[in-house]
Amino acid sequence: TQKERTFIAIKPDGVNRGLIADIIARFEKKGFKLVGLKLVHPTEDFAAEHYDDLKARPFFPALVKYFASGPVVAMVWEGKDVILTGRKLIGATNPADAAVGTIRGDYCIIMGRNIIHGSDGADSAKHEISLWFKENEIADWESAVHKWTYE
Ligand code: DAT
Ligand code: MG
Repeated sequence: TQKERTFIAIKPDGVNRGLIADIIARFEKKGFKLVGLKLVHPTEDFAAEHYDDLKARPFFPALVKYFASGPVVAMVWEGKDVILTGRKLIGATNPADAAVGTIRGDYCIIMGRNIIHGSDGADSAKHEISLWFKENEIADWESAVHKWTYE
């Protein structure tokens, strides 16, 4: 389906380092469609909810503090295979392992400051989109260039 959706967030380091436009441009230029966008400063409680599946991990407290340390650009992107392809655009979790040409491979160095989040599957995408966005905050629109992106 061309209507698959994923949740992408530029973390506080990406915002502070002035990388918002570059990161959004990569998803736009790929051909994906932006259907949700807002700047949010998450509380630590909200950050912990977002990363709930990692709460038993030793790095969880530091992860939550980092994620709640400033504003985050929360987005929903739509397109064919956007969940998996979005993960490919982002690159490996550890920027040291992320290929050059990926967002993490090009813009960051360590795991604890890896500048961007992307849903890792259909279930987490659905869960994260509903955690971050109300239904009326998502724009269901048709791109004028749709026929030049898909056949
Ligand atoms: P990803 O963000 O690639 O989906 P994840 O969901 O496994 O990775 O972990 C969420 C974030 O937690 C990740 O972006 C960086 C941090 N993290 C993961 N594993 C870590 C580790 N072993 N040490 C420190 N931070 C880690
Ligand atoms: Mg993850």
